[in-house]
Amino acid sequence: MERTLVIAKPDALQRKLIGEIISRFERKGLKLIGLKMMAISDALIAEHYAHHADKPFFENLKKFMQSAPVVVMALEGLDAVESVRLVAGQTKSRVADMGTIRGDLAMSIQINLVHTSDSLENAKTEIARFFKEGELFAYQPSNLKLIYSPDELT
Ligand code: FUP
Repeated sequence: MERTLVIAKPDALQRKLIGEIISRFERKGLKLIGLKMMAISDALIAEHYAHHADKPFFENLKKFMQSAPVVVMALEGLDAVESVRLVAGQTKSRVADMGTIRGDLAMSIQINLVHTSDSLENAKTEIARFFKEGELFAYQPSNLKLIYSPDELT
């Protein structure tokens, strides 16, 4: 199964949408294997958004990401990277599909409630960036057979 990272951004906390966001991923069938609230340091921002460091929006993005704590979660599932991005919707929230987190609940391209890993390779790097080994949990969900077929589980 794949693992991927979600960051519920400061707007999610301020707007009291943390429960709603976690709930959408849970209801989809994704398995929560790590969850914590934290402030993002300058060093973490520099690393996480290194590919955007030279963009005109970087300073505002940094300010926004440090304007309140974030809630980070690691999720597991078949094709979890793609599935989580579908639940989140596209970056530009005001035109994101209805039914997605951003489409239903946000308008901005920056203040867009969630970050989601965009590839399996990045997901591995990002989970390691935000979680220590002991902060991720292995357990057998009791309803796994209602989420996937036996063919998918082999
Ligand atoms: P996503 O994968 O949907 O989070 O989107 P990107 O990797 O394209 O963007 C990363 C971050 O840059 C997002 F938090 C939003 C921010 N961003 C802006 O602030 N302005 C832009 O024009 C594009 C992205």
